[in-house]
Amino acid sequence: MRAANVASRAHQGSAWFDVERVRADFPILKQQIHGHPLVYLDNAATSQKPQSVIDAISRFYSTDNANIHRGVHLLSQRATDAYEGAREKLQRFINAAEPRETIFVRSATEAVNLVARCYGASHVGPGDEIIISAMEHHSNIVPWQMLCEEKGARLRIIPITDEGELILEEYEKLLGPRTRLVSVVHLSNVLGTINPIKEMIRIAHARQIPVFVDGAQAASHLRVDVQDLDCDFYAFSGHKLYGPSGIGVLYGKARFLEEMPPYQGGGDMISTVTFEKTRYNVLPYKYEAGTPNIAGAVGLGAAIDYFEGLGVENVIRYEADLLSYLMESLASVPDVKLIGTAPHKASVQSFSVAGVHPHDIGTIVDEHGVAIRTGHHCAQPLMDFYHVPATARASLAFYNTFDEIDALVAALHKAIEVFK
Ligand code: C6P
Repeated sequence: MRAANVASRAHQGSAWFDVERVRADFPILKQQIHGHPLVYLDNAATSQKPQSVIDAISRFYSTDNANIHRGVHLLSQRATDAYEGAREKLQRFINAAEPRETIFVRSATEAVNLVARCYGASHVGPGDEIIISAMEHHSNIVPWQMLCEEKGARLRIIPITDEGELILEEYEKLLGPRTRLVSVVHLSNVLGTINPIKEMIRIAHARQIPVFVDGAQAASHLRVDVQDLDCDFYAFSGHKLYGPSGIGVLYGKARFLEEMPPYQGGGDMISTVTFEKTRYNVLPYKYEAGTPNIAGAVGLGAAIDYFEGLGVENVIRYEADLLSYLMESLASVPDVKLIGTAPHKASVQSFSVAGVHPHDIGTIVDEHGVAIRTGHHCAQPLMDFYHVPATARASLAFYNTFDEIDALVAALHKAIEVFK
């Protein structure tokens, strides 16, 4: 039984994962908050950055900074190499078949908007349907809703169980001759559910329906292999993956990216321009108009180096033990109700406390140095499903410890004392 194993484990990591050594790489974790050691449990909102990422960005600006793809001078060549080198790291990280299938964008949000706009322009018309699930983040709802409104198409929703699992039989029933795309989250930011996306993609592809996967949470907690999944699009943000904000990745199969129109017009996305006609550049540049976030890409490349250096499988195993301990510890607090109890989960636990508003919980635990998120987590339809306006949410990263979970629970007891 995992819970018993976890409880009997020495509280600071294990022989195969030296969490104290890992923590030393994250300068922000060394500080005190309100006189207590910082316990950062808001990793689903954004993760902290190791020194190597901070240094890579600083080094880029100190030694290599220039615009890319434009200059013959040495700095521009070095900056271009750094940017394209980062793309190759990202390509290998998700096992995309070719670097040109890895598009740098601003964030997961921008990736969804790009596909909704560009795929939607040529594939979606009146009466067509887009399928999403009941556990989507607003970023994977609103762009599709905007597309549907513009085109006279319809959004259809895969329902979930009370535990927070997608109901696959209902999913299958939703797929029909008008379905133009399925867009589904890999790892829910509220429930922690890991959706069976490989199976869902297989089911959709049997009907020639492409699938977009929102990997905003999954990329930092699961092994992502886009060729194995056979997804048509996959999106994530750098800032949740120990990298900087303002940079993210859209993976797309080349045949879709080739055929879709560009997202934005401007420099670098063209091959020739006359006042009569513009010819677009080849992939990936066709989707990267204007000067991109060069230092952001370099920083994200450094984050991938760091993450892979830890061993992604080690991280997954360590975080699974942490999550079991978190769930078990929270469930032992009177009046706490766990929200999101699917059997296949990672890294995230939402909860409510009977009679206490989540914001009050968040405020009091913060006074004890514990950072959690409270609110609707940009998933209002999911809050409606659970009949709550908001939840409290603790979300883990590999630098968290079992002792930090104890600190959360101790602070939670204090909060309950104050409000009850
Ligand atoms: N969720 C959270 O605290 P951006 O903002 O583009 O980096 O990521 C958007 C996004 C898309 N999908 C999922 C599943 C997400 O969790 C997020 C971001 C954060 O849960 C901020 S709301």
